[in-house]
Amino acid sequence: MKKHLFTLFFLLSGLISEAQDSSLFLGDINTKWEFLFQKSSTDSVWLSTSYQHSIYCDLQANKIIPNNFLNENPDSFKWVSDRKWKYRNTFSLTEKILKKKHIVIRFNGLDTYCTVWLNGNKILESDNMFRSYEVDVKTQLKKGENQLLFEFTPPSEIVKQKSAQLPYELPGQEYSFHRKAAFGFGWDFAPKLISCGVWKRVELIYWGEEWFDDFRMTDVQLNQRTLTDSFAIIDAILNYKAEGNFWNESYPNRYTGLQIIDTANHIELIDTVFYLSRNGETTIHFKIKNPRLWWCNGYGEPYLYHLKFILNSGDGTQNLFTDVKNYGARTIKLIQQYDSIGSTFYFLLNGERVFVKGANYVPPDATMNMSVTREKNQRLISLAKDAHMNMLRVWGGGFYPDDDFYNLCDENGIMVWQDFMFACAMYPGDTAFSNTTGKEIIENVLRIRNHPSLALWCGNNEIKEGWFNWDWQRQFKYSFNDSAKIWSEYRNLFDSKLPLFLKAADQKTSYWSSSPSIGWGHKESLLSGDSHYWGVWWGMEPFDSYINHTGRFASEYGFQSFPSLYCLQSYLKPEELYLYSPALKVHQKHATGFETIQTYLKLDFDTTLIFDDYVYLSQLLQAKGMSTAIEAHRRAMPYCMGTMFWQLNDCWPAISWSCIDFSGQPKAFYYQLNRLYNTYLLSLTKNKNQIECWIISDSLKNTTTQLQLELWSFSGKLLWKKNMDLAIDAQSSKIYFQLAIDSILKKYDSSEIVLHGKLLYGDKILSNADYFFASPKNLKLQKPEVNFKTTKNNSGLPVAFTVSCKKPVLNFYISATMSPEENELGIIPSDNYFNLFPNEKKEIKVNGFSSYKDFEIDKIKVQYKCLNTLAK
Ligand code: BMA
Repeated sequence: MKKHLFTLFFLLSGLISEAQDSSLFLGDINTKWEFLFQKSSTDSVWLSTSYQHSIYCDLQANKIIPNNFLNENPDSFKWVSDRKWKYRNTFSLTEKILKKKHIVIRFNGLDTYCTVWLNGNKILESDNMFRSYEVDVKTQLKKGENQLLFEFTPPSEIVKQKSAQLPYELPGQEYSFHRKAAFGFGWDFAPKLISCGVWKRVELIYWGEEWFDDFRMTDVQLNQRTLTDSFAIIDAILNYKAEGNFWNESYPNRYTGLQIIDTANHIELIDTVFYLSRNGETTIHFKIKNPRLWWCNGYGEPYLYHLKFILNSGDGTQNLFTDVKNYGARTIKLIQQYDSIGSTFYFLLNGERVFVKGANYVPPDATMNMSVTREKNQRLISLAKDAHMNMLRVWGGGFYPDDDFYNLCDENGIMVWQDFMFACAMYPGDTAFSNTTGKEIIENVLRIRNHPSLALWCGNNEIKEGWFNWDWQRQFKYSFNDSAKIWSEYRNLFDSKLPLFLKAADQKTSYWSSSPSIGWGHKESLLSGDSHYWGVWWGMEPFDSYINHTGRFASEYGFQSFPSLYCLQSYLKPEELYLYSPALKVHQKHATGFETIQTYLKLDFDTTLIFDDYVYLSQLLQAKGMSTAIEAHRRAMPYCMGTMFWQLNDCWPAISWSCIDFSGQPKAFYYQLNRLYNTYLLSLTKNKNQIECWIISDSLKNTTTQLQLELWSFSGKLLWKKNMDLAIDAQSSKIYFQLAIDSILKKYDSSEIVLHGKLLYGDKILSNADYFFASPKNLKLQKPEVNFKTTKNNSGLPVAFTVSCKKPVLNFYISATMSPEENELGIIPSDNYFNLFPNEKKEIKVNGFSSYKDFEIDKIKVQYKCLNTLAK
């Protein structure tokens, strides 16, 4: 192919005219979006809406289904997902735009089976919500008003056609036939809301008139070639469309120059002359001297280079393209090496072994409201960072998040374990399915691979586990041949096609075909690979079984709790707020969820029918179970090198495994993470009557600390005390010793005492831990005699609290209500549900008030409760 010579050119920006205005976002105020509501067979009306929504949001906004429909059983809105829905968009075009040689419409996301007409001509049939579509529309447009018409066909209709083509039923085929977010078909944490709609931006893109706008940049990709202490060499891969006069030898101005600017000025371009290839892709290498590394949260700064790419015409009169890309200098690798037990499963970041502390992320809004999703991501990722997380797993039953999500992860040092969107089902292997899936994969890999936070591609969620352990073969009555075919189609997608795609598009990022590779019922699941240990919860094993079921990397495990009262009161009516009310049952999507909570609760707590107390206790229970798991995982380091519980967040107000509820309120478990995921963890355990003391460190630095241990009686007496100075070595270090306090413990009733430990650096508490010698329900707690002070700001808003006590107080919980309704307000204290001891004083800041209506400061009532006051 003939190549064209381009010179590198640096220009004073003042001389350059602005980049050509080359796209029209069909979601802005100049365009009109509507959807058709069929009131009856003869009566229909076009109702106004906006873009980037789903039909559920649009019906709510137009008050056709109740705004707070989450109150009701979402099943009563099944008619929504069974119908065809029409949307239309009207936009106006000028002569100037129409004169352009090329005009395309880019549909960034259509959910899912959609036929699109432009001015009456059919231009597209889509079948995959995870990919974009671009259609050449030059000849179909006219001056003045133009109209796009979208018709969405319900997936249930498509299932009928597709299932008729297969001689057997596939597990999960209600969703596995479609390239559409699986959780929307109903999950054990999500309602069944089968959405449709224009869920991402629609853009009209035009170019080509003068020679210089015969050029359109489509993408800039960054590929780090080499990273050493002294330099990073990076490829900038420019993808563009350049046609006609752009390549005309008689236009001298077409010669371009490329500038890459970094605010810190570390960039040195290697190519002084480069060739812009006619095939639409040109790679330019550049170098960063003494690169600052990108580190994950807790290990260092997630340093980002903000690189500005400016492509100008050779004479400096035209700016052809400008874009800013973040680059993080780092290497991340998943290391799986055989050892005497099985094989390792850990991440190496910049050559350092990282203990992963994180959670599974699910789509933040079941109605697929994308503007809400963006806001929520911001909050969720900042809460994840505050809780010392360094990785999130984007679970395969949702969707590939927008770039905003990955940008936030880049900025906050949160590594991303990225599942491809396949979960708990077998998928068809026909050509149409393979084609659309292939396009989806390439597009998302190219988009996401640019982000330094990307740590792993994972083929799917729990499909291998399902195939070998969930009895699908018998349930679906597969013949030997059926089984062989379905399994070979699985292998083809996850063991051959996906690795091949990645080899072509992203060789740097590790790939893991299925999470987990071995089901939790097999002991091998703890010897190699990642594990989803669901013996607790699904298997009804006691919390302590986490201790001897610690695998190499715990990528899923979890326990449910109720969401905050604030959340429940925001979505349920007051008369529905009692245990097992019909409305509450709608918000529990796990078949035996209530019973499971109750069974575990009875073991540790005196259960109650008082609703508020039950909500509180369910959260303490979850926190207890998760503490047992996380402490066990961290104690097992370096055998176990990661822990990611199920699940970070909720997609609706649910009783679920989340640590942050749908309204954004952190649960008791979330507050525990500050201790559990801290760089330094103090863990107190008992083994054969011996109290054991563990100090686990993830730090890359040596440090010295002081360990303070105190034995308290619940009546407020300090019975024993010991201080020790300790030196903690860098990373992967573990201090373990047995405490010889048998003779002291023997003197006391085990239900009347607690061992309280603190790991200190100067005055700063690095970690704390309390060991109880009896189950919470058997503790003889006493009235704590709390001294509680609220500090208000000038307008009377509570902004801080100080708490102290005369007797040990357990799980101190602060909340605020707005009298007289007595509904909880969503206050977010800096710490909550904590234990406090008589010689301590706790200062708590109010980090935020979740949004609520009719804010009347003088009516706010701050209150607290603790396990002591609930005790018999
Ligand atoms: C895990 C997930 C989800 C599910 C969760 C709780 O295995 O992959 O499928 O919601 O368990 O049951």
